[in-house]
Amino acid sequence: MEKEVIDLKIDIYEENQKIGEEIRKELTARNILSVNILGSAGAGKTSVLVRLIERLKGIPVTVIEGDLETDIDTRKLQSLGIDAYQINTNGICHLDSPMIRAILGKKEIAPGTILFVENIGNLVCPAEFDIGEHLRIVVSSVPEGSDKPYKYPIIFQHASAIVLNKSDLMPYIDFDETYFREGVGVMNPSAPVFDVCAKDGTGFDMLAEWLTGEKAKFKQK
Ligand SMILES: Nc1nc2c(ncn2[C@@H]2O[C@H](COP(=O)(O)OP(=O)(O)OP(=O)(O)O)[C@@H](O)[C@H]2O)c(=O)[nH]1
Ligand SMILES: [Mg+2]
Repeated sequence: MEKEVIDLKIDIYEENQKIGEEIRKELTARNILSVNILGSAGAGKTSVLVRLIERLKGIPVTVIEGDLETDIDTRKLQSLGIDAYQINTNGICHLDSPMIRAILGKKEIAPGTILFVENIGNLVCPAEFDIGEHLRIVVSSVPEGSDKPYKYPIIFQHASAIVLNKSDLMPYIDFDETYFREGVGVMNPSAPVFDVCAKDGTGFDMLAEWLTGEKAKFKQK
C-alpha cells in the first residue's frame, strides 16, 4: 500500500500564521495595539505588566493571560482593577492564533486599547507562533543568567523590546550585563533593552515612554 507523508508541522505553522495575519489586520482596523509578552516561567511577566500598566494612565488596557493551568495571574490583575481574561492551554506550551481569535470573538475591546497577551512561560515554543500581535516584549531576568540571548536566539531575534527584570538581584547573582547586551546586540541590534525592577518599580518610566511612543506611531499608520 502506498503511503502519503503529510508535513503537519508546516501546515500548522502556515495556518497559524494566516489566522495571525487576519487578527492583526482586524485589530489594526479597530485601533487596538496588541503586545505579546514572552519570557521564561517566573521571569516576572505578570509583575512587569502590573508596573507598566500603572504608568499607562489614560490608555485603556486589556490583558489576556496564557497559562497551562489556573487563573492565578488573571485574578491578580483583576484584583488591581485591570480588565483581564484567562486562556488555559491544558498542557500546550504556547499560545496560538486560533486561541486568541476564540477569545476575541467573545470579548468587547474598545478602540484605542492596548491589548497585552502574556504568553506561556518558556523561551522556545511561544517564539515560533504568531498570535496576531503588533509588538513583542521579551522579559528576561537576572537570575536566569546573562547567556540567554545566545542560547535562545529566536525569541530575542523577534523582540520589539527586551526587558531585563529583577535588577535588584544584580549584587547577588553572577550576571554579566555587558555580555547579555552584546548577545542581544548581535541577535537584534535595533531592539531597546530596559533594565527594570518590578519589585520596586525602578526603570518603568522609560519602558512606558517607549510603549507610548510605539502606540502613537501605530495610530498614525
Ligand atoms: N526580587 C525580585 N523578584 C521579582 C521581581 N519581579 C518579579 N519578582 C518575583 O518573581 C516571581 C515570579 O514573578 P511573576 O510576575 O509571577 O512571573 P511570571 O513570568 O509572570 O511567571 P509565570 O506566569 O508563572 O510564567 C514572583 O515571586 C515575583 O514576586 C523583581 O524585580 N525582583
Ligand atoms: Mg505570569
